[in-house]
Amino acid sequence: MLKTSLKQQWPPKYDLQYQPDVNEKYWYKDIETASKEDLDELILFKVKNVMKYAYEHSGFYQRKWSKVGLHPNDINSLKDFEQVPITTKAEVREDLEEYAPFGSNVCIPYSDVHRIHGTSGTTGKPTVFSFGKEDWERIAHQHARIMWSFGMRPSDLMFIASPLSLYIGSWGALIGAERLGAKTFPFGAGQAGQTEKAVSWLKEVKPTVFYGTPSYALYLAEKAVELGVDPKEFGFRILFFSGEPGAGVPSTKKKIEDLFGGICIDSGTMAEATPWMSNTECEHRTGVHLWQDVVYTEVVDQHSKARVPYGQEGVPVYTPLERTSQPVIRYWSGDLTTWTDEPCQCGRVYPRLPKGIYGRIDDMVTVRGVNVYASLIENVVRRIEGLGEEFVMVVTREKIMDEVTVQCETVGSRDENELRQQISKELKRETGVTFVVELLPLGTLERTQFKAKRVIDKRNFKE
Ligand code: 8LE
Repeated sequence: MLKTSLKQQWPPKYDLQYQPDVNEKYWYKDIETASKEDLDELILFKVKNVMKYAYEHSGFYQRKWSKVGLHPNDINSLKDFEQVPITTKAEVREDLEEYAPFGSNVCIPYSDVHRIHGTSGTTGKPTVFSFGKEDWERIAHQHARIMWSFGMRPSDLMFIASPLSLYIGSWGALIGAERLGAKTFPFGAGQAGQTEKAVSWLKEVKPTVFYGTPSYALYLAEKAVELGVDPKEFGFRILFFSGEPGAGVPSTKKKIEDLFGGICIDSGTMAEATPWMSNTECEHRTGVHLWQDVVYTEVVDQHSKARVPYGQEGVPVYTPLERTSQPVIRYWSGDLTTWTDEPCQCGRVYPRLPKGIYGRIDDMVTVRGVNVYASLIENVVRRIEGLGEEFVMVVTREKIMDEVTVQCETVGSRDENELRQQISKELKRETGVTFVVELLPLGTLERTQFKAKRVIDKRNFKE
């Protein structure tokens, strides 16, 4: 049975000094190994409270729900919750335009705002988020708890290798590590010459945990080798990632573990759904666990928006359960995944995404009726001997058919014809589609210190 106190208090007040013993596997054993019924009861308690709170404090949700005649009192089960309308990024953007600059979903007075963050705004106006101090502390607390599950402990030193900017990824990792009692080395990424500096600092300081994007870890390894340093010399025991697919792609995971010699952990939902670590692998690395009492994640059909059964593919929809400054309820991710409730060796009860998040609906390319994601190509490219880590898919339209050229780089002295044939064959086996393969000299494709762009779309839709 769960402690009743957990179901009596919302927003939850955590003991911010609490730490399990370092040999403890779980942070909150009673929740993480609860029965499904107990866990669902706790989730429902939080769902009802966050909805009631949003209804009372958020102009955005008051208007959105009144339009469809929804009142939080109508939600008496997790099944009822499936009927609550989805919230999209487009709606949030419109609200930010209309109620500039912070939108009508901020539920605390301006004087209580502690941090302002945002999305990069590469496609349109940036999305701004406000966090109150109590939310910020709860995010740190939950992140620490989740980081505990993949083996991070107070004796660790975490190297943060993603931009310390508006991007919430780096800050979420920083405050989680601090709450856990670990040391942090917020190095950042993205400046010219920073990767070379990272190599020399890493050799000196020897942090035990890496945080960044998978593309950047591979670039860092490439740079290290170029400078005559074996990435294993850094001595990372854990490499922890969010921001893009990769850490959940089997051949990339293996490559990262082989190159650095530590374990590779996949994590990450979206900035809007912070605490974004609510999708994170445990030390067994069987796919991200959905920490349902932190953020309630549902996987729904991309067209009907109805919940899909375990074992099937769909789009994750997120409801952070403890946010009071800017709650989001059933937030549409636009990503694709498959979920399962098969148990993991770690004993946690949460459902899992065994293949992580493997694509975005809008980055999906349909080639002769088959849906192809960059992560499928990645899984092939990263396991073939004689290829570098970088690749892109260039999409063109020949009459009415989409063509995809996979560009990758060669390393070593393999015969190019033989290599091209092997790539084609393995791509065909992985995806069922024949691709044009173009081999380029090492160093031709763009490198990134953040999230890689893997699809270049040259289709002209105006024709
Ligand atoms: C596959 C989660 C965070 C803070 O690191 C982040 O990148 O949030 P952001 O900038 O709002 O981007 C969210 C999008 O990045 C997701 O919708 C998904 O498309 C992608 N993404 C993030 N983490 C992963 C991921 N895709 N695997 C991941 N682990």
